[in-house]
Amino acid sequence: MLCCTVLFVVCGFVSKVGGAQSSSGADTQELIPGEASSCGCDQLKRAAGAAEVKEEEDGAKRAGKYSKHTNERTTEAQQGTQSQMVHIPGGEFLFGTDDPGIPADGEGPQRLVHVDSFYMDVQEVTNQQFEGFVNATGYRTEAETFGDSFVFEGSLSEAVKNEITQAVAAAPWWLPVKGASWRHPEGPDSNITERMDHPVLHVSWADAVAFCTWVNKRLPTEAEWELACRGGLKDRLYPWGNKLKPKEQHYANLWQGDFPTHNSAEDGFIQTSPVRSFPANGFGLYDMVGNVWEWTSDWWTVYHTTEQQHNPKGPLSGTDKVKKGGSYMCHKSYCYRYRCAARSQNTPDSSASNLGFRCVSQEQR
Ligand SMILES: [Ca+2]
Ligand SMILES: [Ca+2]
Repeated sequence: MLCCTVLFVVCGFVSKVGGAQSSSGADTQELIPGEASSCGCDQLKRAAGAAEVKEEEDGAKRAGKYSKHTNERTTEAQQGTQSQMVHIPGGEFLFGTDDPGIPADGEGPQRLVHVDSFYMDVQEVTNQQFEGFVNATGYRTEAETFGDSFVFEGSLSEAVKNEITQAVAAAPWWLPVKGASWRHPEGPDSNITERMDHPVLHVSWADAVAFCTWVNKRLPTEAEWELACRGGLKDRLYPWGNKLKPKEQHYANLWQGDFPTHNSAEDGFIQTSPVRSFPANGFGLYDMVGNVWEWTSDWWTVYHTTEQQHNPKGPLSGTDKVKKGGSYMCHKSYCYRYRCAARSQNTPDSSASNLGFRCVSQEQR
């Protein structure tokens, strides 16, 4: 196995039992094995336990700090970081599916829920927008504070790979890279100069909340995100319908070829693409599936009530947050999660080279 023979990884040194993890050493990262059919996207966890509680406090503190700043006045910098928004008409919609692609993810049962109207960013938050936020506030992301973040092995230079001694046991293509952050997506020897219109990467849930709060918005609930993804269509797989490539055209930045060894990039992109590179859905939203995963505000559970719900917000507490939409790394054989009903999760302090976000608000911003 690559992770053991080449990278000297301690495979399987962490076990996951009911959410409680144990680590084998002070310098080791929490690496959780997962099911073989997974892309491993949900396996990227920092040291658990007390850290999770701390991160929740930090998240709330960060949000409060930026909320206060926002409420004082809207600055030019804030306006410069705003995405165009579109109105998402509320009402009843079918949330989830009775024909789950990955049943273990809790995609079902399908349930009728009511969601109020809201506004949503038409695009994923870009590097340029996030830079505007950081320049104006001095914000430091959690990946920068921790000193590392998870990067897909195929994106790394040999120099960076040679320094890494760990991998995720069940998904050895994920490597914790020292110095990887939103400014340096593939580690210290990389930059975003040519990618300012690409989605920001390596942002934790709290980082996403901080940004959205600063622009006087918030993260979408999972229900809001999924309603928006469906673009006004009912019970379809993708934002544009049931066929992955209508008329042989690519409608999202996904993975073509053999995962994880060969990416043929038939859609034009090996890694992230500039936002809005593919057609918008019926609501005018771009990249709802593919490009990068998107954080939502909900805590993760695979158990859902079928009782009529109004603006469901998910469980009151948990250990992981829900992310939606899949990424440029998603391939049907490993990560059939580029569907509106698909979902996955990460601990709120996780960050990775395929995970970003967009914001919503009740009013037009
Ligand atoms: Ca692609
Ligand atoms: Ca996306």
